[in-house]
Amino acid sequence: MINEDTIVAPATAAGGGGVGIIRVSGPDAERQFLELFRPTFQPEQFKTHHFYYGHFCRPDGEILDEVMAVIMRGPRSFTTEDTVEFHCHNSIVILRQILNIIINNGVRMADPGEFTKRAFLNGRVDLCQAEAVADLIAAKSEKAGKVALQQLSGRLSASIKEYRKRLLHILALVETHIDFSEEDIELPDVVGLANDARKVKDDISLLVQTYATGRLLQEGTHILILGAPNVGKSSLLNRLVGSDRAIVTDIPGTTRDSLEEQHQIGGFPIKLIDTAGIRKTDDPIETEGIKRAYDRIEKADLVLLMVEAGSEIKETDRRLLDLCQNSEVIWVVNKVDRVRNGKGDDLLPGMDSVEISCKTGQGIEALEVRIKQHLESGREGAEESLVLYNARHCASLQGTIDALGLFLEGIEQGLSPDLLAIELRQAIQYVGEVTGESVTEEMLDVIFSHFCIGK
Ligand SMILES: Nc1nc2c(ncn2[C@@H]2O[C@H](COP(=O)(O)OP(=O)(O)OP(=O)(O)O)[C@@H](O)[C@H]2O)c(=O)[nH]1
Ligand SMILES: [Mg+2]
Repeated sequence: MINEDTIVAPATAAGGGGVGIIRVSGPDAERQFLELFRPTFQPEQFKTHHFYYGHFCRPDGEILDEVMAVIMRGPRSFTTEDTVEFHCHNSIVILRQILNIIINNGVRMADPGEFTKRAFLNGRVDLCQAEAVADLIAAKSEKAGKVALQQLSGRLSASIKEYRKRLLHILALVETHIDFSEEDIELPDVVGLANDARKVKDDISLLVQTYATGRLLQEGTHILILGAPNVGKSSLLNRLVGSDRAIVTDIPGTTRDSLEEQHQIGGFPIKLIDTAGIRKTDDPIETEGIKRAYDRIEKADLVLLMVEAGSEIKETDRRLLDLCQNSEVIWVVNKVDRVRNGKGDDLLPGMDSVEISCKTGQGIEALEVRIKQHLESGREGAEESLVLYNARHCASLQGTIDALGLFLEGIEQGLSPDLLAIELRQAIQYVGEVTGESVTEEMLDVIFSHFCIGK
């Protein structure tokens, strides 16, 4: 399906870098190039996929910028349509003028994700590859980038298409017997069919099990820093991210709101969350902060429960430990620089603890190693294998598993082929949603609305 209209958008973020790219895609793209670009040396004919040096000019000939420009004639382009790019100086003022000139010359501003949507609709990539484009751009760590790149390369798509093919094969066998169902003819080799369906269901279940890891690789592990006021929680956040993000003072109750920082340890993305110190207080702002700290506990994957070297473990700390039952907890004994022997291990005999000093930096590396061990456990090399990280894909595959479960139950109950076919078709519908073989216009709108303009 080739679009009739032509779209334009900046393909690079505004400001910052030296080069800003304006991309045009559609049947009218080449006309824009010919009318608005003046090459330094006019060739007899512009070749496809060749960069030309020259000027971007208004239709009346006035020069706007010195640019490099390229025509990529379809179908050898990302959208498979004729595509033109102007590589300009990355000035907001220039880029805005160039955009306006192209729009006034008959081109429409692209919707978010519209270039990628066109690549999908024109069969250049399937839906999960298209989504991987946005994921790769948004990746917050090396490992997140790797899994997105893998999805973009089509590895997940290949598996999904293979499952769908196996299900279509089973459906074909079931459907050949629908006509006879009135005479109550049993399916031949019903055991074989059930076994095949069960195998597909098991394979998909294995893939769905990788979602927990995939989500952590893509979104980041939530690491919560919890503890009493003044133990050094904000100081630890600052130490780990390497900048003074959180306010640190010697006044207990300094941090009021939860503070979240993206970071990475050992290539794994993490969300590090500093919280208000937990204590009884009459201050309404602090009370709200403490409530927010409690609210975070449920979503935390790992909790750094902080205490001060040289002081007792308090009742509050024990209560916090009880609340953290769904996540792993590492006790962090801070301020070891203040105790005489520089050690705080007598505080928590036999517990999983790391002693640190946010002041001197002692033990910070050991804590990072300990966090890395947590992030890696059970996920060694996960980014090299096939992992599911997208919630939409996970939900569709779960739908497939459920429908196949009903199909298998139906076989056991001796249901007629036409009833069995309904569940199978449902399973095929769900599995096809991942790669976009069965997807509605509304679903596409939702998926692509999460993209930025220019992707
Ligand atoms: N000696 C010493 N002082 C530290 C260390 N870490 C933090 N401090 C000091 O302890 C005080 C409190 O530090 P914060 O990081 O604000 O503590 P917090 O746990 O975030 O406190 P609240 O936000 O009030 O809950 C500050 O004066 C820090 O300079 C350390 O390792 N050694
Ligand atoms: Mg604080």
